[in-house]
Amino acid sequence: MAMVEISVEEIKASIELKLQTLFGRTFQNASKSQIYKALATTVSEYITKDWAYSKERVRKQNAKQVYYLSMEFLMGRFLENNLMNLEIREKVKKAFEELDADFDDIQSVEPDAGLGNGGLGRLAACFLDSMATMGLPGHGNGIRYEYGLFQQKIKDGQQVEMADPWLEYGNVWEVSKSDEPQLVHFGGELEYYHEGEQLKVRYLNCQCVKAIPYDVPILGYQSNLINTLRLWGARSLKPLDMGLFRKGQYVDALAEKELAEVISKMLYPEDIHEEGKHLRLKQQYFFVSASIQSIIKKYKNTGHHLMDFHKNVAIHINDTHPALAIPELMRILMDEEGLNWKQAWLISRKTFAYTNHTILPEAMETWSVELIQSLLPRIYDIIHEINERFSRELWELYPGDWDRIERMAVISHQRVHMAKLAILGSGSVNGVAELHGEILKKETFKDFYEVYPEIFKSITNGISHRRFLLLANEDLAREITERIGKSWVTQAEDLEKLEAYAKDEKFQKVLKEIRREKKKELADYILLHNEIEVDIDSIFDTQVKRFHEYKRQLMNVLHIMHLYNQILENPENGIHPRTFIFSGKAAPGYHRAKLIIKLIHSVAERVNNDKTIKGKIKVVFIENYNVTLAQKIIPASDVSKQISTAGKEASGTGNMKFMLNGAFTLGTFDGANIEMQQAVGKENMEIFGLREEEISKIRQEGSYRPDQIYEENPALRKVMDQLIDGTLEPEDPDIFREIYHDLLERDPYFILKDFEAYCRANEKIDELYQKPEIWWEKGIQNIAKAGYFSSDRTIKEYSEGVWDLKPVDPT
Ligand code: 26W
Repeated sequence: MAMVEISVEEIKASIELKLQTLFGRTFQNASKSQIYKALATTVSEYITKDWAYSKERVRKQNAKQVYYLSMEFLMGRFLENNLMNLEIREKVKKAFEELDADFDDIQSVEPDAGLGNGGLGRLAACFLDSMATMGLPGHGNGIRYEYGLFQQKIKDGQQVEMADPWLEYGNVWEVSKSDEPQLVHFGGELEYYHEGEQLKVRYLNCQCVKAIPYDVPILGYQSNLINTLRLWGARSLKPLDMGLFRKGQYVDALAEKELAEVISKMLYPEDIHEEGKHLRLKQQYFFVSASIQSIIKKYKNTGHHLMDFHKNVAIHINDTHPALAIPELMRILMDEEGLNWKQAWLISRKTFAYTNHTILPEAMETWSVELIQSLLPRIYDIIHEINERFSRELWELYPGDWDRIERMAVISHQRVHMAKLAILGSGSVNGVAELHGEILKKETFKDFYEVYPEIFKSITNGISHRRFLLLANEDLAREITERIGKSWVTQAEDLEKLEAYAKDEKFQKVLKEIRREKKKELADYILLHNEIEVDIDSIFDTQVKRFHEYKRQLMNVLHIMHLYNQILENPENGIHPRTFIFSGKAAPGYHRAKLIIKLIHSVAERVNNDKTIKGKIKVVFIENYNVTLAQKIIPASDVSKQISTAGKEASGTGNMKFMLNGAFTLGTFDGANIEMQQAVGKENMEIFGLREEEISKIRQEGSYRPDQIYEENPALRKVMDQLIDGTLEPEDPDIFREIYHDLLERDPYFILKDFEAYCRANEKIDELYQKPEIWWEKGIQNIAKAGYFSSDRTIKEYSEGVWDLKPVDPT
């Protein structure tokens, strides 16, 4: 649906009418939330009509479709994004002006759809945006968690987790289809029997849960195609047991119902540590089984032969979490559709593609044989068979090489290795940046790469440049369009035309003024929420992302302590004032990450209240990082910190969002930072620290001695000692002792080793910032070269190189 033909008058009239019919209110006596709903319902009705035509068009054209299976979709708010895509934001704003109401106030009623932890979930959301915009029929499939990622509160400098009941007041954007459920089976026993030649299987005594689809329309920018995000909710199959009810055993009756419905209650907040929880496995199979069943059903309705399935359908596995889709498709093709193993396996391998998002060993999913066997007996048998057949193949290839066969086995040491299952069952395996793809080939999946070199790829991540520039930084977007035209909105590479304005004083000034305005807005937010006053003429130096040791927020804070020491020693020190901004959540069970959050607060407390440094540096932790906050913080940032230990950050996508808004990146040679630097040039981005090869070498040699660095660097020694000498928390001087010891004895993320280089890189930033004509030129260069990092480009690569997908004809 391209631009919607609706006038300001019509918008006003529709809101008034909806308020009357939905709530029995007039605009004057309606609550904000009612006004939000009236507006959102107006918009959603426009969308829903075209949604039906869209589906029809795809069906008629017999277009191949992709289903993106993901445990996470970090969508953020829908209203603003939909208004942008329909190009009616201005009109709606006007309508609210005329109604004498604050539109921002109304928008802020909408809770974020925070159905994800971090990068992986947000990437899925950006992909949906790009597919719809590019006219590619691609749909998301996930779980309708009743509770999204926890809300973070800070109490006494510590993270406290609160529930996120985002659906409490309903969700205007979803359409529930309770009359189209799928049934998902757990547990029970199997009974194999023969029907003629064919081996069949019966399930006895299993538990059955209903999966209800909740469909959300996904709009693209000026696009005729509306795709679907299908989120599955779990519902008990049984109606309340009235027998128990009558006997007064209400609680038992309810408990049984609850047990089934708990599956889609909440998102696991662990984004790195794989925990092997029973309920998480249930979640995985639940949504994967429902998705595959409904995909097959829809496919069969087209009347095509099942052997052509892969020609019409591609299924993407976002990390290993949905990898049970592979044995599930095998199960249905064989047990229900009567195909033999060879046929089913061939189709699977041509249908599935798998993306890996991390090489951290602790994040590699494995499940105990016992658990899978008891919860999913038939699925286990299929995985077992996949493993048997693969082991025989390997035996042919590497006779006698037991070590290798064991290393590559899907089932070993009584555990099922999901990444291996995903690789074997897919026709494509990819990493999310050049370096990451190389590491997968050379290290993580080396054995598999040797057997199936042709399936391994690197596809560098991207971001929705529409959400993160056109929407999040409207004024900048307008100024860009004024200079280079509007094509960049759908052809992000056209941002390159801005290069001609890099030295243009007027455009530099514009960028500077818009940044200042954004900083002012953020400063107001900080004042309101943190009661900290920050100087908008200081450098806003930002690190926002999940808290993890490999991301090295700790190095950032150690450097702040060092800078503070320097200012105390030399108050006339000529540094430019800087505001260090942090935001991000730690997994509730990740003690060390939470302690680092506490450390940031302790340092902030100390630094912000020291009058002697005259506000030269400030430290701010903004609580409850989410998509909406990202849209606020990123356009207000001068410096983007992307400082992970080289080799650890698969790609990063936050880095790209900052670049797109013209921030200057200070980062390591890691993930997509490397490609960002190639795009923008060495002089426009500050790279520091050890390279991945160097780290690999040091690790192999076992030669790293962090204590020596501590001895040799007095400034660093001072900072380290301050962790334990009561400088920070006089009441509890031992609180950070474990950090001190870990750094001194192990320093697994090479913080001490990179510390000095990091300090120098920060000094460089300081110098650069003090030369405005150079600084803003670099800012413009960054925007100009950010086009490559649009998810439109990423999706183009997937559709051409992996899914074999073509845009549908819009007419
Ligand atoms: C509990 C199991 C688990 C393990 C890993 C849950 C979630 C994960 C994710 C893979 C973590 C994640 O979000 N990875 C990030 O994916 C982004 C998108 O590709 C990359 O840009 C980030 O570098 C990567 O850390």
